[in-house]
Amino acid sequence: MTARYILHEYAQSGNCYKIRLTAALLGVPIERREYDILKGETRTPEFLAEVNANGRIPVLQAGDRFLPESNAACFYLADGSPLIPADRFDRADMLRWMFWEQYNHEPNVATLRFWLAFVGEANLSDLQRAQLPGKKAAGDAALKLMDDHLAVRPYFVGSSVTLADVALYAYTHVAEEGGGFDLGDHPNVQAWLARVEATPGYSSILA
Ligand SMILES: N[C@@H](CCC(=O)N[C@@H](CS)C(=O)NCC(=O)O)C(=O)O
Repeated sequence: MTARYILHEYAQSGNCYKIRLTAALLGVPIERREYDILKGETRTPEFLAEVNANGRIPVLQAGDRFLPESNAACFYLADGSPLIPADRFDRADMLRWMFWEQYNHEPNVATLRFWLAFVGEANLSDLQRAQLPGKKAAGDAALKLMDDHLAVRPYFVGSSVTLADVALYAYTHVAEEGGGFDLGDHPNVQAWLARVEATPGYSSILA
């Protein structure tokens, strides 16, 4: 089947994986185009002019239109599906967790993984190195908040997987790859990761 969508991505990025996971859970085929962000391939004049003026992946292409921002792309794919709650309050609560992911979780948990596991500590700037302890503390706080929330419920919103779980799963399940995060400190998060992985259609970041 010809895919209706093209995902401009760097496969190991959790932000890109969110969109692949959403598509997999929905059974929607996507074509993939890889860019090496370590080589600046999203900063070329062509990429900036044609794909995303913000110079970043992921970008979901639908026909001749380009949608940057991972959570917006997930929302676009999942609109009208059970991954978005029908209840109005739950729908807004799902967005709450997706916005929280971008502000409190991803800039700490994902950035430490990228800096330490991909860029390498020796290659960090002084400014980046100075931010390591603050990002570790903020990442730990984010994981704890998730663990507390999941102590009394199976998923972030309601009783089944929504885009809130997809968005938060992407970088949480690889948190130990950089920055010294220990998911063993967060048993409710670990149990939730296993629930997400048992969802029909689930696909791993390596797929
Ligand atoms: N808020 C954006 C973040 C996008 C982002 O930071 N992308 C990174 C990889 S995860 C990137 O393209 N970095 C390459 C660069 O900035 O040159 C989203 O959720 O999609």
